[in-house]
Amino acid sequence: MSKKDNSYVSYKGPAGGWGALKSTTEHWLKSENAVRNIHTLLKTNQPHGFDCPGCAWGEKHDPAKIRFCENGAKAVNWEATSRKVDSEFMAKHSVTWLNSQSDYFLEYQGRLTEPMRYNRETDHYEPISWDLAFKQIGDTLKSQSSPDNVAFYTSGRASNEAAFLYQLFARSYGTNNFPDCSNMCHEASGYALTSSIGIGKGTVEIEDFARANAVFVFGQNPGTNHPRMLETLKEVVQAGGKVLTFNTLRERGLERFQNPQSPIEMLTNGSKPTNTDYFCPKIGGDMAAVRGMVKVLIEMEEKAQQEGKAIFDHDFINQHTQGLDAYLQQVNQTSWADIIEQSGLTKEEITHSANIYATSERVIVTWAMGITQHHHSVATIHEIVNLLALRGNLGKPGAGVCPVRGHSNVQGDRTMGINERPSTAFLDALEKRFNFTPPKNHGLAVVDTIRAMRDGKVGVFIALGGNFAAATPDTNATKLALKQCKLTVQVSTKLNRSHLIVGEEAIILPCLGRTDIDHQTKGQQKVTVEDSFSMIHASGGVIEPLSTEQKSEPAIIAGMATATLGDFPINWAEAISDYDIIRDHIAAVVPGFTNFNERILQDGGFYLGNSARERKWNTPGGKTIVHTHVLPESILPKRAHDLLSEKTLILQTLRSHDQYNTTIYGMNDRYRGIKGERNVVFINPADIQRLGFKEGQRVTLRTLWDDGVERKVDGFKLIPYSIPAGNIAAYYPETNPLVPLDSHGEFSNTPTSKSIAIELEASEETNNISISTS
Ligand SMILES: Nc1nc2c(c(=O)[nH]1)N[C@H]1C(S)=C(S)[C@@H](COP(=O)(O)OP(=O)(O)OC[C@H]3O[C@@H](n4cnc5c(=O)[nH]c(N)nc54)[C@H](O)[C@@H]3O)O[C@H]1N2
Ligand SMILES: Nc1nc2c(c(=O)[nH]1)N[C@H]1C(S)=C(S)[C@@H](COP(=O)(O)OP(=O)(O)OC[C@H]3O[C@@H](n4cnc5c(=O)[nH]c(N)nc54)[C@H](O)[C@@H]3O)O[C@H]1N2
Ligand SMILES: [Mo]
Repeated sequence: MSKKDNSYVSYKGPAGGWGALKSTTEHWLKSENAVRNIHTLLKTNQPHGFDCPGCAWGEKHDPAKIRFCENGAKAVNWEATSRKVDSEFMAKHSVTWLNSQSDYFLEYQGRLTEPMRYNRETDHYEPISWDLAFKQIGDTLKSQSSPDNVAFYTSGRASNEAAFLYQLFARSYGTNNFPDCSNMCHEASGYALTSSIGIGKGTVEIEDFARANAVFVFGQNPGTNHPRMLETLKEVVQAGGKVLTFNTLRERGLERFQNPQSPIEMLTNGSKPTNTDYFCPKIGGDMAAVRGMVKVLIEMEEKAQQEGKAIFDHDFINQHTQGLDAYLQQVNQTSWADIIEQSGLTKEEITHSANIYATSERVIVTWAMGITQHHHSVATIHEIVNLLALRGNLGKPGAGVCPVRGHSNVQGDRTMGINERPSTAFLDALEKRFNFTPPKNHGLAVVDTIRAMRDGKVGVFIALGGNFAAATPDTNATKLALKQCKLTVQVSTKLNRSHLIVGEEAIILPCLGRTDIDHQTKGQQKVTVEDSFSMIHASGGVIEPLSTEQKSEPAIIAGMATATLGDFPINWAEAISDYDIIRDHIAAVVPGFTNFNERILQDGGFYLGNSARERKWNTPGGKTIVHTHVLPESILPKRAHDLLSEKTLILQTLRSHDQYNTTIYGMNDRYRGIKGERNVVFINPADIQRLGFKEGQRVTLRTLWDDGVERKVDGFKLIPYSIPAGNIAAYYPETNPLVPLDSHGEFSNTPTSKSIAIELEASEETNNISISTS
C-alpha cells in the first residue's frame, strides 16, 4: 500500500457537514433534555454565554455567529443531561459492581448531585453533608506530618478563579504538589518554548492565520479534537495559502471540510480542502522531517549566497538568536539516510516542504499530541522553533508557533499558578499580596505523584476535576497507588473510574459545570478562561443546576480551605461571595491582569499579551535560544529499544470521534469507519500479512519494557488502515495499561502515549464491551 493511499479510510464524506449535523441531533436527543439544550447551545462561546467546555481553540470576534461545533455540542449535551447519580443510585449499585462497568456506562448515568463518602463495610457510596465532608478533609489535612504528603491534581476545565483559589489553598497549606493534566498533554510544548523563546505559550493570535502564507500542521486531528480549526485551515487554503499536514494517519478533517454553518455548502453538499499537501511520517518521525527541511534550507542558502541573495533572515538571526552555528553544524552532520529512515518520508517530500517553507513569507506551525507525547518531544519542538527562527517567523504578524491546547482552560490554569515548579516571581507576588511565605521547593507532577503514592510518600489525593485513574499511564500500577492513599477526594461533575478506585477513605464532591448558573450570596457569578491564543474571556452558565446540593468549584475549594486553614490567609467565604474579589487578587498577583474586572466586560475578552510575539525573549542572554539535539538513534526510550525484534510495532494511543479524553460519548469513530466498538487496532495491511494474522482477528497487545512486569490488553480487533508499516494506533484510555510509568519524555516527563513498543499475539479472549446504557 502506498503512503498516499487512503482507500482504507472508509468515510468518504468531508469532515463536518451533514454527518456532523446528524450526529449533533442524535446527541441532543440522547441528553434527554433536547429542547433546553438547543437553547443552551446557542449560548456557547457567545458574549453573554459560557465558554465551550470542549477544546481550547479561540474565536474570531463576530457576535452574529453561531459558535459551536459537533463535538462542542456533544460536550454541552453530555454535561447538561437531566439524569442523576444520587444517593438512590449509589444505594442500588456497589462500587465493585460499578467497577465492572465500562467508562461509557459510568459517565452516561448522569450528573453527580450529592456529596458522598465511601463506606468500606457496605462497599457503597453514601450521602454525607457538605459540612462533614469538609471537616473530614480538613481534619485529614491537618493531621499530616508534612504538607508534601498531599497532592492537588487539576484537570484543565477548572476556571481561572477556581484554579487561583486552589493554588492559594495548597500553597498556604504548604505544598507545591500540583500534578496537572497538562503534564500528560502539552508539558513538552511549555518546556521547549520557555527554554527557547522565553514563554511557554503559542505566539500567534487567531487573526494571524488570515495573514499566513503557509501553515504546517503536525501531529493533530482537528476534525475531531478542534473542529472549529477546520474552518480556519479551509480559509487559509481558499485565500491561496498552503496548508501542509504531517500526520501518521489520513485523518478526514485534514482532507476536506463542509461547514455545517454554511447553508450553501450544506445544500449543495459542497466541501473545501483543508490542506494543500498531506504527508504521513512514521510515528515519532517529525523531528527527522523538520531536520531534513533544514538540511535543504542550508543547501538553498549556500546557493543563494553565491548569487548574493539569502534564504535565511540574517537580521533576525543576528539580532534575535543565539547558538545557531552549532545547530547548523549538527544538521550538516545528520545523514539523509537517518532522516529518511526515521521520518518515513522521501527526500522529495521533504524537499518539497522545504521549498514551500522557503518561499512563504509568513509561516505558522501548529501541533498537538502527535508531537508532545514522545520520548523526544522537547527536542522535536526545539527543532520546530529552529526552523521558524531561520526565516524570522517568530514575533511577526502571520507567523509563529501555535501549540493547540487541549482542555478549554488548561492554559489558564497554568497562568493562575497551577505549576509544581512555580517561578520565584510568582511566589514573591503571592507572598506580598497574602502575607505568608509559600513553599519554594519544587513539588510533584503526575508521574512523580504516582510514584510517591506507590512509595507511601503521598497519602492524600485531591482532584479538581479529571479522571486520574483512567487518564494516567500504567493503569494497574496507578490504581494500586491510588488504593494506598488514606483519603481520595474527587471534585467532579460526572461519575468516572477515579471514584471507584478508592483509598482507605474516599469522598466525591459534586460540582457545577460550565453550563450551570452559579449562584453565590452576592448574586450570579461569572468565571473566566484563557484560550490557545491567550485571550481571556468571561463565561457564565445559562441553566439552573440539577440540584441545590451541587456547589461551584470555587465554593468547594473555599469549603476545604476553611476547614483546613480557617481564615488564613484570606476569608474564603467572603472571596466566593463575589468572584470579583478573587479577580482582584489575581490582578494583584498575576502579570497582565491589571483591571481584570473591568476588562472582562469587553465583548470577546482581552489579550494577555505574549513577550515572544513582541520579540522580547525572556531567556538567559535575552535572545531566542537555538537548541542543538542529536537526532535520536531511536524514538523509543532505551529500556524499550533494547528489546526490539522484527515483530515489534510502535503504538500510538489516540482519541475517537466520540470521546472527550476519558469521557466516552459513544462507540463510533465516524471518520475512521468504526461502528459500535472501541477495542480496535489500526494496522497496515502489509503488517497483518507479515505477522501471519487475518483482517478482523482479535489480538493481545503486549508492551516491551525491561522491568519484567506484564502489561497487556486483550481482545482487540485488527483493522487494516492507511498507517505506515510498523506503526499501529488504538484508543485511549483502553490502552493506558500498556504505557509504562517510567516511559516518559526527556525533560517533559510526559508519558509516551504516542510511542509504545508493542508485540501482538492471537487473542484467546473475545471482546466483551458493555454498551448498555440502562
Ligand atoms: N472532541 C474532543 N475534543 C478534544 C479532546 C477529546 O478527547 N475529544 N481532547 C482535548 C485534549 S485534552 C487535547 S490534548 C486535544 C488532543 O488533540 P489531538 O492531539 O488531535 O488528539 P489525539 O487524538 O491524541 O490525536 C493525535 C493525532 O496525532 C497523530 N499522530 C500520532 N503520533 C504522531 C506522530 O508521531 N507524528 C505525527 N505527525 N502525527 C502523529 C495521530 O494520527 C492523530 O491524528 O484535543 C482536545 N479536544
Ligand atoms: N494513553 C493516553 N493517555 C492520555 C492521553 C493520550 O493521548 N493517550 N492524553 C492525555 C491528555 S492530553 C490529557 S489532557 C489527560 C486528560 O486527563 P483528565 O483531565 O484527568 O481527564 P478527563 O477525561 O478530561 O476528565 C473527565 C472527568 O472530568 C470531570 N469533569 C468534567 N467537567 C468538569 C468540570 O467542569 N469540573 C470538574 N470539577 N470536573 C469536571 C468529569 O467527572 C469527567 O469524568 O489524559 C492524558 N492521558
Ligand atoms: Mo490534553
